[in-house]
Order: sequence, then C-alpha cells, then structure tokens
Amino acid sequence: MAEADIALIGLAVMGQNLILNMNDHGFVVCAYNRTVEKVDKFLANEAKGTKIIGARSLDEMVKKLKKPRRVMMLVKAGSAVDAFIDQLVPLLEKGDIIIDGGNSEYTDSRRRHKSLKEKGLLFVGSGVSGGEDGARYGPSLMPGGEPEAWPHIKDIFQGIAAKVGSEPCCDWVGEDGAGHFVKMVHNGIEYGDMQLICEAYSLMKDALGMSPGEMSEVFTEWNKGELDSFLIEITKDILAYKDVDGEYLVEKIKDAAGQKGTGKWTAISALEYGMPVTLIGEAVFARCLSSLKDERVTASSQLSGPEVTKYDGDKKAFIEDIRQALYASKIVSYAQGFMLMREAAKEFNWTLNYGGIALMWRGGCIIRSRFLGNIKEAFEKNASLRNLLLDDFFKTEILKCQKAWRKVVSQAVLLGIPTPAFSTALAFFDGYRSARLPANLIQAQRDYFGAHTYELLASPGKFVHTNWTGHGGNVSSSTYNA
Ligand code: NBP
Repeated sequence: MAEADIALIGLAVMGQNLILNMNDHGFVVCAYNRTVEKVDKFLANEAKGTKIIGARSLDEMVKKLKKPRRVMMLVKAGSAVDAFIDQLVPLLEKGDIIIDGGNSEYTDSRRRHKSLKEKGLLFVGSGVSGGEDGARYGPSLMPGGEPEAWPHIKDIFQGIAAKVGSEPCCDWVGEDGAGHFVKMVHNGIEYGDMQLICEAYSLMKDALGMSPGEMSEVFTEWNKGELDSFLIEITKDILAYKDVDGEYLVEKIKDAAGQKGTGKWTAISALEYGMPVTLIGEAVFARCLSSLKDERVTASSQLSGPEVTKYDGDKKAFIEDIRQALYASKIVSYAQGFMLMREAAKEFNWTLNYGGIALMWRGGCIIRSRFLGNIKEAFEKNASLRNLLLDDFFKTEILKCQKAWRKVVSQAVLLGIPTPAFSTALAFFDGYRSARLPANLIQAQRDYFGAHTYELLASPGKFVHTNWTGHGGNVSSSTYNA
C-alpha cells in the first residue's frame, strides 16, 4: 500500500537522524539501506514507536511511496549515489523525484540532473549541513536541481529545516548543481571562519601569552557581539575544557589539521572561474602547512624569526584590535564566497537567490551566525548587489575596523606570527579598493617576452604590441585574458 510520503536511503548517522526529524514533523518515511539488516535494527531501536516504516528491497520501498514518489539518498558521495540511481531508474515513473542529500560534487549533480531529466525524472541535489544534531533537530538545507521538483518537496524540506524565528533555513537554491555548489562554498567559508578564529587564538596565545582559560573568556565576550556564531561559541567551550589531569586539553592536541576536500574544491572552483577567493585558499593551504608537522619541527630549530615575539603594548586594546581584524577579514571572506557564487551562476545560467542563501546559512549549519542576518538584509535591500563590500552596512563596518586590522597584521608580521587569512583578506581589500593596480607592468612584461599585446588606457578594447628591444619582430601573439 502506498503510504509513505518519502523514502530515505542510507541509515548511517545523517540518514537515521533526518528520518527521525521527518517523523517528528508528521511525515511518513520509508527507510532503506544497502545492508538491509540495518533497516530491521533501526525499526526495532531508534524508530520504535514511530510512524516510520521500512523496506527490505528497493522494489518494496518504491511500492510503499505516494506519487509522485520522493526518494532521498544520504549515502557516501560518489559511486554509491550513481549505483542507487541506476537501480532506481527502472523502478520509478516520469515525474518521480530523486534527491541526493550527500556531500556530492556539484559537477556530479549537474551530470545526474541532465541524465535523469532525459528520462523524465526530477533530480534534486541538496546540501545538508549541521552534522548529526542538525539532521535530527533542524539542518540547513540547500536544495537545487530540477525546479519542478520543489513544490513537491518544499513542505518536507522547510518543515524539517532549522528555523530562525519562524523562517526556515531552506529555500530553493537554483538549477542543476546549484544546491551542491552552494553547499561547497558554505564548507569553504567554514574553512575560512575556522582559520580566522585560529589566527586570533594564535595571536592571543603567542603575542600576548594568554592561557586557554583567559582566551575562553574573550571568546565568550566576542560571542555577545557582531561575531556571535556557532564557531565562536564552540571555541570558547573548547578553550575552557580541561583534561582529567586538570590541564587544558586543546594544548595537548597535535597541530596538524585534517581535511575532507570541500575547502579544496571551493578553492579549485575559484581558480577555475577566475575569482579571487583568497581567504578560503589560504585557509586550505594553512591546513596543508600544518600537516607538515615533522618538517616544521625540523625547520623550527634552523630558521629563526624576529628577536621580539611578544606584544608589549596595551593588552586589552590589542585584544579588541584582534576582534576587529577577525570581523573585517570575515566580511572579506563572505564577500569573496558570494563573488564565487555569482560567477558560477553566470557560468551555468543559474538564478541564485543570494539573500535566501544567507538565510539558509543563518541557522542549522556550522557557519551559522548573527552576521548572516546582515548579509540577508544587504541582498534584500539590493538583490543585484555586486559585492558585499559595497553594501552600506558592510562598508561602514569594514572601514570602522580598518585601523585595528592593519595594526594586527603589521604586529603579526613584526612578531613573526603567521596570520595568512587576516593578511590575505587585507591584501584583497587593498587590491579591491584600488582603481589602479600594477598589472600594467605585467602586461608590458608579457608583451616584452611573448608579444602578448596590451591594451592602452586611452584606447580601451584596442590591443597593441610594442617592439620593446628594437630587435624583436612586430608580430604579436594572440591576446590572452586567462
Ligand atoms: P556515510 O558517508 O558514512 O555513508 C554511509 C551510507 O552509505 C550507508 O548507508 C552505507 O551503506 C552507504 N554506502 C556506502 Br559507505 N558505500 C555504498 C555503496 N557502494 N553502495 C551503496 N551504499 C553505500 O554516512 P553519513 O555520515 O550519514 O553521511 C551521508 C552523506 O551525508 C554523505 O554524503 C556525507 O558526506 C553527507 N554529510 C555528512 C555529514 C556528517 O556530519 N556526517 C554532514 C553533512 C553531510 P551500508 O550501511 O550498507 O554500508
């Protein structure tokens, strides 16, 4: 009997919790898993006493679904998704919906959307963020793909999503791979936010000699203001946490950061589409450098830095400067993330709702913060805002922080404390606000050695070549802009 509103394939941590969340919101879910014993186990334990039903084969699962059938997968990204799609296609009918909620690459989602559309099936690739807790009590959901599918899944998705006030942190993102692209940028921004917090920690620890306990108090204060966010909140808890021996646990953890690849994908897309998403790039490289632990240990005894490594000015004022440097850098990071999304939208013909994206990230996910409310307002005021830095609110904020930001970056350089994200954000800011950059010289160099031509300021659009040495020819190469 067709009784289930939706099927969910994949009974690992995300799938189980999302099913329980859907059940709480009144939807009947049919659970399925490749290893079918997990279905029985789930029904007998976590799902006991709920309206959740199970299936022991895909055929049985499909038969239990109301039409149009909605099948959501939360399985390992990659070939497992394709394997399930291949098995589902012959079982489904035109107009049925397949949703991939895993961390798939947006290029895969674009391919799946295209191939399923040819078969009359509606594909949705949805970013799901918030980890286990989010899945259970309200994730941030970023669905994209076939727009026709949205009215059929909207109630379920917005019902189970995190809420800010009464607004769900879920809306339609855009066509084909847009949902997974936006999720990828979300993860990249998460890398950036984490790196910025680490740099603030490093400055307080190394330049000011503060203990984790003292720093936890600072983060507690910061969390009451503009920086109010999940990541600042957990940082204050982490810093305050003491091991069984009474020592701070954080200082015992090996300083080599892992990564799963979504930050790297964001940086790769940035390079691919020519967008200067420098902060996320630096955050990924900072993790790479951290993982060269043995090499760093060797280098630390051979490569000396400045003699003075402690800040000797007013400690309290410097802590406030660090806060402002973090805030300004964060504004740059989000501005860059939105620049990348705007460029991808152009590339793939997506109509992205930028204010909606900010709202989707406002709650439920790892980068949730008060700040995202300001971004939402900026795009609400002006949907075609070219760059966040040009919005009145952010313009005022960043200009207010500018002096402190410059002081922190220059102090870090003088004291030999690495702050790649703070520094790159400031360099971007200075580059972005420059009407004239030294790229004229690059163009001249390119023309000198490769006859690549250059454009004169006085005659835009006209590319010319100069015989710089007098002995080169007058033949020019093609004009490259990449
Ligand atoms: P996992 O990523 O660990 O995936 C486990 C599921 O994938 C199980 O149902 C498993 O079936 C199935 N599976 C695997 Br593994 N290989 C398969 C194959 N070759 N064919 C068919 N099924 C296969 O689970 P998760 O941590 O719950 O994450 C689910 C998705 O959500 C992933 O894409 C993940 O990246 C994404 N995500 C995770 C989080 C998080 O915090 N964990 C957050 C946001 C998004 P089996 O039981 O038969 O082995």
